[in-house]
Amino acid sequence: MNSRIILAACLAIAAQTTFGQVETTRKSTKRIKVPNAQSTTEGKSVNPDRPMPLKPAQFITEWSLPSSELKFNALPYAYNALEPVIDSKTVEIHYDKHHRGYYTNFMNAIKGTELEKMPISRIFANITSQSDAVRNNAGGFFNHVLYWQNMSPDGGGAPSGELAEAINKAFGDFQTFTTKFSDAGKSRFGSGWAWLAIDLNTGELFITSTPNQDNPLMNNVERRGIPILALDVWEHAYYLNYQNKRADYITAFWTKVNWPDVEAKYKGYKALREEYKK
Ligand code: MN3
Repeated sequence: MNSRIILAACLAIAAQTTFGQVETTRKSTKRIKVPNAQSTTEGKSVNPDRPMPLKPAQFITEWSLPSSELKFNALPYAYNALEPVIDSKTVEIHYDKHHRGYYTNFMNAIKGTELEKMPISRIFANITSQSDAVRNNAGGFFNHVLYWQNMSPDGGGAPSGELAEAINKAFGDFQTFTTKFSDAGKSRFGSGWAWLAIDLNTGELFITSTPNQDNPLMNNVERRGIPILALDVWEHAYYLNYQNKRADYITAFWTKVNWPDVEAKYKGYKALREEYKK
């Protein structure tokens, strides 16, 4: 496919999924299928017409579902859409092998147990009483959904509105925030994640880092929060392009951050804080 057509498709999808709720005039835009972002290997678990939830209302609805009803949704863009920051092969393997694997293993781990009926946030809230299989795969599935949503082919720049204000309040200014967040990713020993999260108790934004597939919603962390920006610093996220240079991957990441998505998550989740505390 012509690269201009792919770009147009990506932009159309981004415009529809990210801004569809506020720009009602665009609601009639037809969803354009991006063949590259679909997989045919496990057709049953993939619904290519249903993008990962990007709008806050959808996002909230999705994670409130009983865990057994969660789907492994299509990527909101093509595998090559994030190039040259993240190469096509890395996105393909990361999404279709790693992420899909976490999803499949999560579904298998909860099959026939009471966890099937529980929203994933409730599983995280009691993660210390769960098996490693549930912890690693529930985390792996959830964390990667955020990571993919948090990026966009036309991402970058800086946040605006309420999110920008909250970032300035918590960290002083945007530059200080990105430096601290990057440091959290760079200093994570081994595999793990850097996060921007809403403190469950105070509602303030904070930066944190977790090992493996843990996340700030789990009850094993020092400060619990609802993550709104996720950065995967496992080597599988960057090794093909960057080899051992994790810092370069993190620097490049900022040019793809989907700030409207992060802002939507901030607004949507802030209202749900009490719910997530339980
Ligand atoms: Mn990963």
